[in-house]
Amino acid sequence: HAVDAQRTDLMTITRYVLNEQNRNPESRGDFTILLSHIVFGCKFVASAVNKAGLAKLIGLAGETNVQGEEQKKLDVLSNEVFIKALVSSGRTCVLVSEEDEEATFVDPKLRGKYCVCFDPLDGSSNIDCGVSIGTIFGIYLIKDKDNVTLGDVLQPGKKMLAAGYCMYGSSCTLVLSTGNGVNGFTLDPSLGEFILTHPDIKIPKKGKIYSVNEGNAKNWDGPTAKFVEKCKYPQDGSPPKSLRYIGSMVADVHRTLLYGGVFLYPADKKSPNGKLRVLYEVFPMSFLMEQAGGQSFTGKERALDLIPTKIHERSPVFLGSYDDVEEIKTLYAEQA
Ligand code: AHM
Ligand code: MG
Repeated sequence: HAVDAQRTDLMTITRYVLNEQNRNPESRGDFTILLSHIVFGCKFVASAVNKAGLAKLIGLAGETNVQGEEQKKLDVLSNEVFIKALVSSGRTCVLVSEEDEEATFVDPKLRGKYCVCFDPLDGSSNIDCGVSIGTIFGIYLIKDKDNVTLGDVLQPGKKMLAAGYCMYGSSCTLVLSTGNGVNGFTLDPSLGEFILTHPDIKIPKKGKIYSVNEGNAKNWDGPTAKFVEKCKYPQDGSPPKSLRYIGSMVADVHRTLLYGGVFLYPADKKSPNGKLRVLYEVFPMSFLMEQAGGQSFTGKERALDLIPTKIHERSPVFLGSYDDVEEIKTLYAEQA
């Protein structure tokens, strides 16, 4: 039968999540409500990011507003938007943001059962030149609602309920896992809705790309150096891998997820724990990778097994295609 030129039955992200939650008879829609508030934050940031270049050129909203206040920096603005959206959802309890030194404990009157760790606008070095940036988030359930502590967000990554990111790139894409595979949704700006465009994403078992800041090579440890050497000068007759590095974790991980390969931010002599933050960078991306059939490793263990002790803790990370990460694990095991 003929395919309609105009599709009228679109799977929006809200519809998708509602369907998922409805499979659990105890679901009362809390997660769907939480997620719709996160989605609102992403749309707000997408719109601000889209206008950012213009605002500079023609002073779209004015360099200073009517009260004479300076325009907020995009990362500060994004943080405010997400904190307010999450608190007002009435479904959150503890929030951790890359932008805030301390965790936010939601007013008891507005509390719900979820904890959200997020980086409101990651890839700061790419903001001013208009290159892809993104929001990353991970969601946990509180352990005991009568005794809410920092321990609720200092849980190993494997305890996460859901994770995702939104990439503000050539299109705005939200990638989400609620622990049942990975799905990608693209914002249709004319509808203001995220539409399911990438159902059930699976990362290729082996990839042809590696992604790393090679400028740090002189300080790398043995296994990292050896792995990158093998990418460039393979000894097994396979062709060398291509190097792609944007310096925006969301964009680099998104490409890795779709095309395969490996993304690494390893330890080095100057930063023995690497650069990326466990709660809102390493964990959510590791969760998505595993859900897509890939792996994520810290150089010592499965990334999702790590138990953080501080909210802004960092960890080295190697994530991506199953076979590529397996190779890195072998190199670390040989060294040990
Ligand atoms: P940020 O939180 O200051 O934006 O830093 C995190 C970013 C990641 O998006 C990216 O993977 C990494 O830093 C790039 O770091 P580098 O510039 O050292 O290669
Ligand atoms: Mg960041």
